[in-house]
Amino acid sequence: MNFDLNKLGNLSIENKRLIARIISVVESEDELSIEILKELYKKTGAAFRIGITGPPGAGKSTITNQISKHFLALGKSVAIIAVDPTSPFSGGALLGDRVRMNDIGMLDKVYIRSVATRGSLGGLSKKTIDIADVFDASGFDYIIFETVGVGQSELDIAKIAHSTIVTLVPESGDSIQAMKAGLMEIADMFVLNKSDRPDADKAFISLQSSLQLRNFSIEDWQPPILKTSAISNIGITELVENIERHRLFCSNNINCAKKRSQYAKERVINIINDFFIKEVFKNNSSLLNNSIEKIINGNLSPYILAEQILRNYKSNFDNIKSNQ
Ligand SMILES: Nc1nc2c(ncn2[C@@H]2O[C@H](COP(=O)(O)OP(=O)(O)OP(=O)(O)O)[C@@H](O)[C@H]2O)c(=O)[nH]1
Ligand SMILES: [Mg+2]
Repeated sequence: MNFDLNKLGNLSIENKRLIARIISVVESEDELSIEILKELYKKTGAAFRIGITGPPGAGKSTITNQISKHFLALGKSVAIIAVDPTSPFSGGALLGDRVRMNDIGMLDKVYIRSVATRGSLGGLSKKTIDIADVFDASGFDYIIFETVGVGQSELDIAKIAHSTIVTLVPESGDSIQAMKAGLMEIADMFVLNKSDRPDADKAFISLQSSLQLRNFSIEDWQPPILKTSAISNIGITELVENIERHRLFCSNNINCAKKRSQYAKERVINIINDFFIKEVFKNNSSLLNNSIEKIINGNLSPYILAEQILRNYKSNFDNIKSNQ
C-alpha cells in the first residue's frame, strides 16, 4: 500500500475521498497506517466525542439521527461511527425496522462509517479509536459512536467518548434493576427513549431509585435521566443541552481529568501490547502452533512454552542488536 503523507495537509471534512482513503489504510493495519496516525495526531483534540449505547432496538440510531440534525442546524459537522457489523449504517440489518440514516448520510457535513468489532479481543477495536482520530483530524465538530449494548464494547465506549449516553426503553423496566453495575457507572446520562409508550413513568421511577442507591460526591457529575421520544424528536433539545452541560462540567473537573489520563495511559499500553505480541510471534508462530497438541495432551506446560517463546524472542532481539 502506498500513500503520500503530504496529502494529510489537505485533510478536511469536505475532502471525503481522502478521508475514505485514509480510513481504508487504517483499517488494513498496514505499517503505513501507523505513519499516518502518528502524523495526523497533532491535528486531533478538537472534536467532541459522544457515545450512545443501549440494548438492541432501543432507538440509538434514531437518537443519533436526531441529535446529528440538531448539531447540523447549528452549522456543526458530525461523523458517526456505528460500532457493530449488523448496524443499519452498514446495511447489514438483522431487524426489519432498524432506522437508517440515509436522510442525513448524504449531507456534506456528515460522514457515516461502520466498524466491525466482533471477533476482536477486548470489545471496541483499536480501529474504532484510530478512525475517530481520522475524523477528529479532519475537523469534524462531533463524533458519535453507536454501540449496541452487548458485551464489552458498551463499557469500552466510555473510554473513548467524552459523554456517554445509555439508552433504555420502558420495556426494559425489570432489567433496569438488574442492569450491570458497569453500565450504571459509565452513563453520563440515561435516556429513557420510547417514552410515548405505556409504563414509561414506571420505568423512569425504577431507574431513578436504582440511581439513588449510588453515592455521589460533590466532585461527581450526577447523571440525569431524560425522557425522549426520539421518533417524534421529543426531548432531543434537552438531551443536547445536557450533553453541553456535561461537556462544560468536565472541562473543569478533577475526576473527568483523571478518567481521561487513565484512558490515555491504557491506549498507550494497548498499543505496546499489540506491537509486542506482533514482534514476539514474527518468528515464533510455528513453535506455538506445533506445540499446542502437547499442551492439550498434558505433555507440555503452557508456562514452559510461553517461556520458550519469550527466550527465542529475546535471543532474536539480542542478535539484531549485536548486528547493528
Ligand atoms: N414508539 C417509539 N419507537 C421508536 C422511538 N425511537 C425509535 N423507535 C423505533 O424503534 C425501532 C428501533 O430504532 P433504532 O433507532 O433502529 O434502534 P437502535 O437502538 O439503533 O437499534 P439497533 O441498532 O438495532 O440496536 C425503529 O422502528 C424506530 O422507529 C420512540 O421514541 N418511540
Ligand atoms: Mg442502530
